[in-house]
Amino acid sequence: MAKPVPVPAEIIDFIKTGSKFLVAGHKEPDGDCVGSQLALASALRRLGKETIPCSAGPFKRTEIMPYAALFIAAPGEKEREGARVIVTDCSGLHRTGDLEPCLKGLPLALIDHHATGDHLSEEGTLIFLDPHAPSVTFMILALIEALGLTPTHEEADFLFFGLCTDTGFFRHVDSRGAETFAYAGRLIQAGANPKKTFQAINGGKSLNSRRLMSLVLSRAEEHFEGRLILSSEEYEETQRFGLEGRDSDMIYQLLQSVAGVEAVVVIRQEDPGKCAIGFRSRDRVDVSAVAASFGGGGHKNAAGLAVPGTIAEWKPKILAAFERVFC
Ligand SMILES: [Mn+2]
Repeated sequence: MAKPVPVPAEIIDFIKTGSKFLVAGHKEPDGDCVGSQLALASALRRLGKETIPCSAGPFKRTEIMPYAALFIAAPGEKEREGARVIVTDCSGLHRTGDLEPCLKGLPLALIDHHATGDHLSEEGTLIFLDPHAPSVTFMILALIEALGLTPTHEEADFLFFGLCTDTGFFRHVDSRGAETFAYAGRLIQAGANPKKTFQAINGGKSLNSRRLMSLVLSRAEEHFEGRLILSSEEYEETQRFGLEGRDSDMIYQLLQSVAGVEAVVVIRQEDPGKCAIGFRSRDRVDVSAVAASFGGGGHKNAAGLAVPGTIAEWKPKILAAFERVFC
C-alpha cells in the first residue's frame, strides 16, 4: 500500500482549538461512515469537546440500524451555534443529503478516502484525503493517535467495524495490505473482536433478503463472454421486500465468484422513474470511471449511480459503456 497520508497539522489544530463539533457523514451511511463518526465523536468528547453526530440517514443496512438513534438528522440554530463541522467518508457537504443546508457556512474539515476528485470546496475548508486508505476509520485511528489518545474499547469496535465493512472483511486487501493489518492489530489490541464484528456485519438478515437475492440472481445475464454480469431488481420487488430485504454486498460477492467475471452491475428500479445502479469489479476494471461517465462516483472496484429512468432504458447505455472497457 502507498504510505498512509500523515494527518495534516491543520486538522489537529482545527480540533484542538475548537470546543464544539458537528460530526457528519454521507447520506445513506454505511459501516465505515457510521464507525468513523462515532469513534471520532467519542474521542472528541474525551478531549472535553461538545460533540454532536449528525446524519441524514436513512439507515438501511441491517448492521448499522442499531446506531441510528445516536445521530440527529437536522441540527438547528442551537446545535450550530459556535460549532465546527467535520464530514467523514465523502467529498463534501453536497453528499450529506438533507444535512447540507444545516451545515453550510460553518468552519469545515473533510476526512475522506474517495478518489472522486470533487473535493472542491469553499475557501478555508480543510481536507484530510488519503485515496489509498482502506477505510476512513483507518484514517480516524491515525487521527486519534495523533491527538495523543489510544482508542477506547468502544472506539476500537467502531473503527474495526468500518475497516471490515470497506475491505469486505479483508477480502479486498491486496499485497499492499501490511499497513492495514498493522492497524487492525492495534484495534484488536484495544479491544476489537473480529468474530463479533463478522457476525454483526453478516448476520441478522431476514429470510426475505435471501428470497430477493434468488430473484436478482435468477435474472443475471452474461455479456462480453462472461466478463460482465448484469442483473436487475424490479420496482415491484423493491416494494414487496422493502429496503431491509436488500443485501447488495452478498449479491455482488456471489456474482463476482463466477469464473471469468471482471465486473458486475445491478440496476435497481428504486421508484417508477428512478434507478440506482451499483458497480463492482475485480482488479483491473475501473468501474468508478464508468459510473462517473454518467455522473456517479465511488472507488475503482466499487461505484454507484442514481439516475432518472428505467431498467430498460439504462441497460443498453450501461452495456455501451462497458463496450469501451472490454473491446
Ligand atoms: Mn468508506
